[in-house]
Amino acid sequence: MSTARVHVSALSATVNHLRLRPTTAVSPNCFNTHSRKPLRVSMSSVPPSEPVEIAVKASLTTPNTLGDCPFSQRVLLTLEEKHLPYEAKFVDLSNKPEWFLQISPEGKVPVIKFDEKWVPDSDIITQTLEEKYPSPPLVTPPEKSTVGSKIFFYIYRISQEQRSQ
Ligand SMILES: N[C@@H](CCC(=O)N[C@@H](CS)C(=O)NCC(=O)O)C(=O)O
Repeated sequence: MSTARVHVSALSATVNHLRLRPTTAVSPNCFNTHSRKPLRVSMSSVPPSEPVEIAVKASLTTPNTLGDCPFSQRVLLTLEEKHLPYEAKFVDLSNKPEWFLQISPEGKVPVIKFDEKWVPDSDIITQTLEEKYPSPPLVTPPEKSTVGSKIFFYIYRISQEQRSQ
């Protein structure tokens, strides 16, 4: 199993991390299962004292570096932006190791360890991170949540107008 510890400050560092080397420093931190059970998390703005463990897709071409999984990358970006310490474990999905299948029976990444429990699914992971570590907030503010929602209507209207000319 290969791991990477990173201590980062911002997006530029994140982008560097996404190119990856195993000794990269990344920041630290957090989730549930695919079950429909409500997720219970404790709120905290205090970063975890230990880096949170996360299994992500390894590159198929460069050993011990991050692969091309958007779900894994999304969670790593969330951790980076929230300045949470983490320890990434790169998983070769073409040859899944036993330890990985034990923590992720579906054989999918990302999975993250939260309160001694391995939790899959980037949606659940990022939501939980947001709840647990709300600062800085990464959710879209309510007043901006409808931005762009009318774009398809306007595109349709313009195309209708062009047809009728
Ligand atoms: N809904 C999941 C999807 C995760 C997923 O499908 N990950 C892919 C890699 S990008 C995977 O692990 N596939 C299993 C495989 O390739 O064997 C999430 O949001 O995390």
